[in-house]
Amino acid sequence: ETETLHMAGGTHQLNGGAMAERSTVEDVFDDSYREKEGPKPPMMMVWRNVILMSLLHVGALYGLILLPYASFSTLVWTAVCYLFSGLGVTAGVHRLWSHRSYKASFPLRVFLALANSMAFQNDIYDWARDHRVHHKHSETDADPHNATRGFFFAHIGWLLVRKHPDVIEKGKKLELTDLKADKVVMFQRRHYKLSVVILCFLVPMLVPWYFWGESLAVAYFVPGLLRYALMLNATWLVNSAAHIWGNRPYDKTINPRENPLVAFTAIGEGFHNYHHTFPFDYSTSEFGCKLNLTTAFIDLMCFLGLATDCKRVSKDMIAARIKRTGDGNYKSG
Ligand code: ST9
Ligand code: ZN
Ligand code: ZN
Repeated sequence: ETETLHMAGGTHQLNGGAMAERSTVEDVFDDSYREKEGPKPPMMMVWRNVILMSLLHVGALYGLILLPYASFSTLVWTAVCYLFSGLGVTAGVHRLWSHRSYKASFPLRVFLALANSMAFQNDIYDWARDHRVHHKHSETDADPHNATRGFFFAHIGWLLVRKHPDVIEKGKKLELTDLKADKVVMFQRRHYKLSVVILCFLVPMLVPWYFWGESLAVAYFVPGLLRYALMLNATWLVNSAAHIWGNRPYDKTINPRENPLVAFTAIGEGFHNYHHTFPFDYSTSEFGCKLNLTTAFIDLMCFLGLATDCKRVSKDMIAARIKRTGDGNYKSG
């Protein structure tokens, strides 16, 4: 019944064509799934990931120590790398490829795929598959970063153990033909490792060294490792903090919450109660560009003619939803 309301409301804003196109995107919660009875399968540690993630965070701490030795240009460059790699996740694999909440031209998709390799968060195909199954089976065994298993598991723990079998079982049932048909997505997948070495590690390090004579050590640890670790943690906070702390003005029956702090560090992705309620909205928030650099970026792309068909939820539909399922903490704007 909720779904019919979704669709009926959606047509205020979304024409039939846009809705039909998105109808194959499986990011809507499926309440028919039941977790299997009996004891949970044992957790199996992946020690390689534990070691690599520890080394990364130690390296990032060293980057923090080196921060006072970095030139101003290097600090600006670090921010640029954070922003670019962030957009590759938010505007790229999240809003475009996981949710199909707008359309991007070929050159924009190439830019977003490059930015996405700079973010090194698994390739677009795997990320979008995990993310669709996260929305479809949120807070269950079939959710890759199931937040009911606690902050640590939702934040980073899920990357350090084998996946619950239900994640893989349900993930294999997802409709992913749109991703398979996207040549940019498949090209990035084929050349993923090389693209990460170049864009996540070499480019951030070599640009400051070559163009303004930064030391290789500072260039490796600050725009390289520190920036990468900060960007990962900002992303993971959406899964951990924004599934635990904040208000639920749109739907009090689900875990995801409105968390402005997370929205700030994740360049717009912390309005998570709204986002799980209306996953097709290109802004992932009711309030446009507010605390939402990603929306500003997509709007700019539309202005330049590189993006089109941004999907939005109508004010009426939002108001009806707040009234029906909100927790009473709604603040407009
Ligand atoms: C990283 C990702 O950090 C972060 C994602 C966060 C998502 C956030 C969402 C929030 C909203 C957006 C906010 C953005 C904010 C951005 C802010 C920016 C400023 N369905 O994987 P395997 C298959 S990555 C179907 O090995 P294991 C798979 O194809 C960080 N099938 O599972 C394979 O099949 P086959 C860097 C699936 O062994 C088989 O299963 N990367 C699915 O359990 C085995 O796959 C890392 O740290 C699925 N969903 O291992 C590496 N999943 O055999 C992380 C899998 O046929 N990954 N399959 O090929 C790993 O090492 C492993 O995946 C593992 C699990 C150890 C975690
Ligand atoms: Zn999402
Ligand atoms: Zn979520």
